[in-house]
Amino acid sequence: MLEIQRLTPRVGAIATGVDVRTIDDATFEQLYQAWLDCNVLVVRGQNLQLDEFLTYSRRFGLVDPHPSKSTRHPECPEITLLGVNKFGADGKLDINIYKRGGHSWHTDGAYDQVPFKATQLYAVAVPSRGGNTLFASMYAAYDALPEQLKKSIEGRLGAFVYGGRSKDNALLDPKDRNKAPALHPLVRSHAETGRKALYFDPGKILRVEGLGEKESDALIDQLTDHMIESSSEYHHEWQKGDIVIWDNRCSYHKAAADYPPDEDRIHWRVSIKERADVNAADS
Ligand SMILES: O=C(O)CCC(=O)C(=O)O
Ligand SMILES: [Fe+2]
Repeated sequence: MLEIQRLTPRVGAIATGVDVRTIDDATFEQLYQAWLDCNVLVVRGQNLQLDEFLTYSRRFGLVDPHPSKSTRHPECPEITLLGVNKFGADGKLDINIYKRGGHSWHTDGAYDQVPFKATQLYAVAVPSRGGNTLFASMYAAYDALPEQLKKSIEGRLGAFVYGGRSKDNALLDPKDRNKAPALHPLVRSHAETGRKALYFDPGKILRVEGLGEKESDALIDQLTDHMIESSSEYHHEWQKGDIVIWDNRCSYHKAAADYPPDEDRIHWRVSIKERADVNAADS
């Protein structure tokens, strides 16, 4: 029988006693609500084929192939492989694969006009130690901002691109590297919960619109310092067969990227967008 428990007071819930291949709509609704309430949902103990993972993922929204073409599954472009082809032909560790998602706290897809609603990972292989994924709440970050900082970002837009100011975009094909920035409000109301979140990503933001370069950089530094409210953190220790879905509209995450490099840590990953018939208001 389905059981859902909170993992920490603010972020994370874990569901056990379900097989996502066979759940009915009412059970899915319970999982979806727990995910909205807790930002991150772990479903433990699954045993999936690629198509089963995709079918389950599509219940959350539109599964959209990731812009990094080189890391897509060769037979299934909607699935990205994490941790595969970690060693180059010369036998050297490819740090872009090993450290993917581990450089800084971030939200996925801020470089798109319609950012990813969710990202979902399925653990295919886990290392003997390390390799956690860390999460924190954007709601908690917004709530805890000093009043002055809240005022200075109210109504402001951030301009985001893949790679941000550091241009760290090696996982993209060269022809995909020059997309125009996407603009998003730094204070973003969640389309489903209505709650205000600090929508920010230090590795993707180029500038805060309407400010000079110095002022914009200073504000980005301040937001970087304030984006993680440590009381809202949840660190996920992976087990093989875990599915974890996070809400990119209200949570930050980061790979610990600290596991033994000669061990496998492999996930299937999907990016999920709002379906076109749903109002994904960027307000
Ligand atoms: O591998 C992880 O723990 C997370 C990587 C990441 O940031 C992502 O998949 O978006
Ligand atoms: Fe990520």
